[in-house]
Amino acid sequence: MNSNSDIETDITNQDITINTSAMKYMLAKLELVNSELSDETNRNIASHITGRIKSDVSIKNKLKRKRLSCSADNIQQHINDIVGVRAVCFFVDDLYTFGEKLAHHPDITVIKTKDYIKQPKKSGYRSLHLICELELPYHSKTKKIKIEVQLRTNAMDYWAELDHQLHYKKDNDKSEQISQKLKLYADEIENIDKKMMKLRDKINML
Ligand code: 0O2
Repeated sequence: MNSNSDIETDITNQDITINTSAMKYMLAKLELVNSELSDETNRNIASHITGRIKSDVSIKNKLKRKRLSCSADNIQQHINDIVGVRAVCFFVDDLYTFGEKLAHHPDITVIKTKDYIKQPKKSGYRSLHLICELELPYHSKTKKIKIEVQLRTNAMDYWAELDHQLHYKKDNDKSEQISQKLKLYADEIENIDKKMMKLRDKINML
């Protein structure tokens, strides 16, 4: 039984402890990658790095969206982002370098890459997602924990934040208009992100 008494999923307190440890372990790796890349390039790569454990309500809603019951098997097979970490970087090309460097860690296997930058979602959502399996040392054994790593620029991040807020508002004509504007702004953000990268390179050449 989980810690949230009104929602029943098959998540145990031990799962919660393991997931929290896995998140901290992965966050330390993201910090390390950030430091290495910042040293190599002589500039700041990530502006911030965050992590969260998906709430029981959110897991339940996601399973409901997928028309699945809240069993341990379904959670294990169909929810990749119970542990989620995010590195928000300044420039688009850094997201790929960041992902490659992380994938080189011997205790990480990237099991799926979802490139929503090359193929944005219909909403306009852009980010690079790596679904990873982390080998976590636990009680002298190794536990494989799935973690979703989201890599995005600052501009993609504030866009996603507003889009997320819109998601929780009532559906009406106004929200539809706003959603269309957001889609438009997502394209503008893509252009600005590209232009900023070019400008960065020009400044580097000075
Ligand atoms: P939350 O509340 O952020 O945790 P799949 O099993 O691959 O079919 P899944 O896991 O929904 O389905 O994959 P997907 O579409 O790659 O989404 C994973 C996460 O990316 C989402 O988790 C969001 O955090 C983010 N995301 C995806 N699409 C959008 C979007 O259009 N707008 C925003 N703002 N974020 C998005 P959750 O569980 O949906 O939400």
